[in-house]
Amino acid sequence: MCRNNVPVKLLFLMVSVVICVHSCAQASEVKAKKSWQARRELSDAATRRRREFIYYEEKVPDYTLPDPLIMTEGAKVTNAEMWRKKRRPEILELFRKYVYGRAPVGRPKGMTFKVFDLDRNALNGQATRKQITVNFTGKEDRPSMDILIYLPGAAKKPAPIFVLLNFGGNHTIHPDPAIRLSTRWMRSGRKATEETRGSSSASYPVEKILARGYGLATIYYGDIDPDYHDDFKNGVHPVFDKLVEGKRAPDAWGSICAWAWGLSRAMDYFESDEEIDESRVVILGHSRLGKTALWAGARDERFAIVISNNSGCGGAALSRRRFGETVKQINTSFPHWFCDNFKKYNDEEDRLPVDQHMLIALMAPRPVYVASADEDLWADPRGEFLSCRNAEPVYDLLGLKGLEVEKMPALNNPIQKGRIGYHIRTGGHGLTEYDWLRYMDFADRHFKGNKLAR
Ligand code: GTR
Repeated sequence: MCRNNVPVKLLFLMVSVVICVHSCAQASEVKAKKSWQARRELSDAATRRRREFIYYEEKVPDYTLPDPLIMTEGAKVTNAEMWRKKRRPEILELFRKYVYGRAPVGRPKGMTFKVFDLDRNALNGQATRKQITVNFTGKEDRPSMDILIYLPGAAKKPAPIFVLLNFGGNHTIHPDPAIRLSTRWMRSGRKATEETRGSSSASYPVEKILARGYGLATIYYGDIDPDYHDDFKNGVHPVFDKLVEGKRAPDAWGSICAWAWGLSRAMDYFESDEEIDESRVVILGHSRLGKTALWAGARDERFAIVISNNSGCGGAALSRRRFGETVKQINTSFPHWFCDNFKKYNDEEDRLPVDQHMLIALMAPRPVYVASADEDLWADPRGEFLSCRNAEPVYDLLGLKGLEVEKMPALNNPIQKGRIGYHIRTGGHGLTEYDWLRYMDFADRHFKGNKLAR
């Protein structure tokens, strides 16, 4: 006990000073973490390169988004059952019909899996490596894809995995000499060579993923459908297409839908592999393959978490904003990505029966994560954020936490409060280690007790 109260007062004063200094510091930190805005000099530079596109927020036209919770005929969606049974299928069908197209088959009857490589001592004992050929029809001369899988070596129980398509062949994701070198079509126009082994490894931090207890599965997207317009003569299209009077239907699947369909076939394999936990498969994709991951996650609810990395137009970004890449531009540069009906919305975004926030909403109740990059104005970071914001009412209706923030966060300030995650990081268009670490944090958060926390 203090006999005189001078030291008590002094102590009180000191504590008050400390609290004050602390909260002032916090306040200035909050101030320093300003909500993201496109940097003027980047907008100026982008405009100089491509004058016809919008790179300034003030030039974004006024628009009204379709309400994910109002049926096309006008009825309000008032409960979870109505969402599940009526509105979700309706939105999915609108995306099939007007945006990505319709896959003519699900799991083909004759499909086979052949494990052609199994090494339990891969990457210096850190991993089990498997390579599997998925032959879509079971006929030798028909298209097939190779899945490369690394599982954490120490895993005693089925491992959760991340699955993503890659741009350059499985052999580009890691220098491991045992990965089969792709002999297929390459974007470069040349056949793959030994020199390209591991050339994209910066985007696939395999060892770090394994160390966090996750496996990684990847497939070369060109195995499923080479990424150029040849009127759908190669890849899986001609094998499964159902022509009407010799013609493809206006809602026949484009390449994005074919790639997404291939990911579902990979999921069929995961279900058959006892070392993989098929209830904890996270699907991820970058750029055009981010658009693909979103469509794959929407059409196939077996994917537990869906992640879009810099997916932009036709992915997470709102089309109606016309910021950066537009519907017309994407349909012109890549006429094979979407279905033919999507071309009707060139310069007519406001007539689209959907916008991309509704694609995000199709993931509900599952967790979904969208990531943007500061310099990636072509992909419209704010439009990607706003898709998340506008998908939130569906999570609310289901009684789940969504994004839980109103404004775009500051750079490098990931939002992972609820089932919709978002970040915008420093730098340009790309899949980086920073992104991966955030995605693993997000997955950790939602995979509690070995299953998706409900
Ligand atoms: C760009 C395209 C984007 C994005 C990107 C990519 O040329 O305009 O929509 O998908 O390619 O996939 O790398």
